[in-house]
Amino acid sequence: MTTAVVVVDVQNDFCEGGSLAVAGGVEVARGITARLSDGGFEHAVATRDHHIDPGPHFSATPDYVDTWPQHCVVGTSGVALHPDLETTHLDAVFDKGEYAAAYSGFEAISGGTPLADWLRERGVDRVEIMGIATDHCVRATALDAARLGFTTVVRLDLTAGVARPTVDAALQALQDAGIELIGAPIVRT
Ligand code: VGL
Repeated sequence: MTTAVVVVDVQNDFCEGGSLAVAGGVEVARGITARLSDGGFEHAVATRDHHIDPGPHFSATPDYVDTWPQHCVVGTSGVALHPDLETTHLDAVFDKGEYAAAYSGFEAISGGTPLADWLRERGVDRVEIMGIATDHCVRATALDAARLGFTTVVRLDLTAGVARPTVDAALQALQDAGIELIGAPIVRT
């Protein structure tokens, strides 16, 4: 098989100190850096939330399920990949969500190329997914990967989740989709 590591949204705003910090984000960034240096994959890519005006995805009174404080706004430091994520192994970075919510990395593009096309052009048939947040963008990215026909593994031990109920629902959905799950996510809230 040809494997790509897909690093989901390990950005400043989703890590400690960010505007939508997920507890354990920095730990995830460091763990993924170690994973990337271990090798055992043909390609590695990252996705970023990349908002300009995503409409009702942002709210002054967020519910932290469907609406959120402002985060990952283009032109701010919050949109950048966290400095503890070592980027030398990354082949490309895919951006999503300019004008609407986009939880799945398969909605993201890099230099005009959607993620699925980029992977298929390189013969990738297996993806190993990790990042932030377990219950939102990791979940959506993994479900899309499986639906699109990629053999899909989620490194839960290299994810952090927003909240227990939505993490539990995500684990069930991933399992129901036949996705291989490794380890347990960080959930501290
Ligand atoms: C995410 C909440 C809002 C994520 C993105 O990357 O999981 N979560 N926007």
